[in-house]
Amino acid sequence: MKFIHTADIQIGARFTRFDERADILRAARLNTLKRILEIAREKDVDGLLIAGDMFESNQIATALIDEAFAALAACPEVPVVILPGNHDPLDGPGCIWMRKPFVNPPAHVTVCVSRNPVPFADAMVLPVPITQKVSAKDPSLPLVEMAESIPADKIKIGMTHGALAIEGKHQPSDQPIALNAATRAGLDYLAVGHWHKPQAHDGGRLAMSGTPEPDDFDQDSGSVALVELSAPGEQPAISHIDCATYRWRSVTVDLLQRELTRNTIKEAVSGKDAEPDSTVLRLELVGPVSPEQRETLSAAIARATEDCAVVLVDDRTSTVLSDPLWKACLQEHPLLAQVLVDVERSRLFNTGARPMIESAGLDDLTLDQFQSLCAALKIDTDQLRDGAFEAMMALLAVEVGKAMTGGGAP
Ligand SMILES: [Mn+2]
Repeated sequence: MKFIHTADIQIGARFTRFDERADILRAARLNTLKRILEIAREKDVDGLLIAGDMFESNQIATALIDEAFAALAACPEVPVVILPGNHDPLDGPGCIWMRKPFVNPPAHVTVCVSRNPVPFADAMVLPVPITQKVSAKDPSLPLVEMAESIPADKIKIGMTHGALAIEGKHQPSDQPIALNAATRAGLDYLAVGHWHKPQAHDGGRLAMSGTPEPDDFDQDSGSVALVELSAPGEQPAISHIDCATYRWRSVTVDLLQRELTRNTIKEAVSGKDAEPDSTVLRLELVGPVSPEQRETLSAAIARATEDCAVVLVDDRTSTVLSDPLWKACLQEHPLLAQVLVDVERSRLFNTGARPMIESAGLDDLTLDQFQSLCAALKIDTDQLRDGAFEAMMALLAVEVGKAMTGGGAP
């Protein structure tokens, strides 16, 4: 037999750290459910297991629940077994699974509202639904007893949801599942959900499918597991099929090395196996920016990233003087130019950072002068970080920029 194992679709998730375009990320998760059903049909599988957290919470909009239900109902050729997870726990009459429409699903859709075994092609699915958001109990423990009542000639597939009990990698209250949970219960396969990166343990019998739709950058997720089981006791064969609607990619552009253009972004995301229009981009900008560039930077970012689906900008650039500004400053404001050179020299003494401007014949501050200045001002040089000098230079650069472009005397 073969089936698709997924989990953590988290339909209804909000992405509050993004701008208004985050709405498309919400919509994507429903789209991804439809893609998974497509894949199930194409691969002609015996069914689909959703091992928890199909929904973001029990409180999401009814319209979204109805749409997800409609997608499943429209695919009668794909039997689906759904397990309540910690996001959408089976915690009372108000939960999604006890309300319309899921309380009365069509014959090919089974919601595991108890630990009763579910016939699934040649196998029996043994579900342990999650009934609370947090618990220190291993939800796979009941499987040991549950599996005892299943005839030996049946393939046994367990299903539950929680963290993997890996030392130092989980919270004690995150329903930790023992890494030998599948073999401990004599299962052929244990389908679990919760962590978003796919992984397998217990000799390949205990598998976390990972989320089919990423929700963080460079997460290594965005696929479903296709599982093949030939007979009871045989090794499961697991392969992954990509199904994500969006790829989340982090790109760093050093403005000293590269110009920020649409092509820069396209090349960077292509190198990460993605296309801009299906990319959620985190753009980290580093390097020096002149005051003139700073004024047009937002527009440049907007132009360069306009092909991307959603963009999050992390601006770590520093403001420095451009060469023409520096030359003009030397000519017209020698006193200010001397201050800038002194700051750069101080930075060199304190952090070893190479000066970004040429002192061009001005007096260079000596180490003695720097040290006696700090002593006189009661400044502990050990406490002076590079960021302090960078902030000083940035402030001065902005002021020089203003002075040179007619914004007033510095
Ligand atoms: Mn979860």
